[in-house]
Amino acid sequence: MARVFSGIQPTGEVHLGNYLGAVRRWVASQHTDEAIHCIVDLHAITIPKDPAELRAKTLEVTQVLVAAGLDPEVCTLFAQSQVAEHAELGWIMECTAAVGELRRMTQFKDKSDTAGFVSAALLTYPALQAADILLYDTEKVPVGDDQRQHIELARDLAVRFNRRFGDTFVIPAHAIPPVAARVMDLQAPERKMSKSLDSPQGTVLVLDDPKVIERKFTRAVTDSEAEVRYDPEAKPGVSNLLSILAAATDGDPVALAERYTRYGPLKADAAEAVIELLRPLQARFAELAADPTQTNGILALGADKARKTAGATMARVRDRLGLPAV
Ligand code: AQP
Repeated sequence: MARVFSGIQPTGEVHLGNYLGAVRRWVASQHTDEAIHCIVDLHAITIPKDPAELRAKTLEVTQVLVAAGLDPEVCTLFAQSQVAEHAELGWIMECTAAVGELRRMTQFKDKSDTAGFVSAALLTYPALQAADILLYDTEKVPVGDDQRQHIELARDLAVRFNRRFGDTFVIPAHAIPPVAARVMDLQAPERKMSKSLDSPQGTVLVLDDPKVIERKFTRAVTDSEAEVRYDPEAKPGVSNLLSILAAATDGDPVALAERYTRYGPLKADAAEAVIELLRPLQARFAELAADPTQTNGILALGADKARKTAGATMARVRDRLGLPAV
């Protein structure tokens, strides 16, 4: 049984990339691993957010995770800001990280190019992400491919801290799925599907109506050839459709390509597979969304469980650093 930790931001709407790259795997592993999952609201505020919207999104994302199959009695599910040790260890990780290595994070480069206001936290949040992971003696971090660089930073910081102060942290490893590790935008298949990019037609939301999902796939950008081939470099649009179909049907994108000679049927099958995959989640979400009090209760229960492990780690860290016990 491995200790597994992973998080999701309460920004925008949960999309197919989140689901295939991360959430679906969290659900699958909760019965075999010790799973801790977190709505990372402190990460979300690195870019200014409207408070009412943040509050509503935190509830909505929690409901989506539970609707997807995360069982709050089995795993630990909470909001990052409810466990103060995240911010505390985040500071210590900032003291462990070098400015140069934070500047090399590609997500910082991408976001600081487009953000109107570049907060200091936009640079330092990978140190907070390292803290999120290290706080729970995490062994495996199931994430999409976009998080690979951040998990490697978390490992580097853990190793550095252990060398300076003695064995303190478990060194985590990322677990990236073999298929659909990076689901691409249907309208701009050279960039990943993302909550924060303004691409409504290219982003398939897990709560989209089936008709909307069908339309988004029908209009997906492909290329001017007429050959179905899995080749992400040369044919990003078609390869993305094959990856999505493969992930949704537990198939293989290369083998699936051989079944198609035209783009239309591939788009139709990908849409249908996604609609079927999301159907149970959508039905369950409707029930959960009707009862926000229940969702707040789920988060409170998870935060209580999380605090126990987080508190023990922080006591160890304080002792190593020569900080007084609290
Ligand atoms: N396109 C994707 N394909 C596969 N996995 C993905 N993930 C995100 N996008 C894809 C994985 O989903 C988990 C939650 O990530 P997130 O909350 O950071 O989602 P996001 O869509 O990336 O959100 P934002 O607001 O647009 O964030 P930025 O701009 O920071 O990426 C993670 O495991 C992630 O790998």
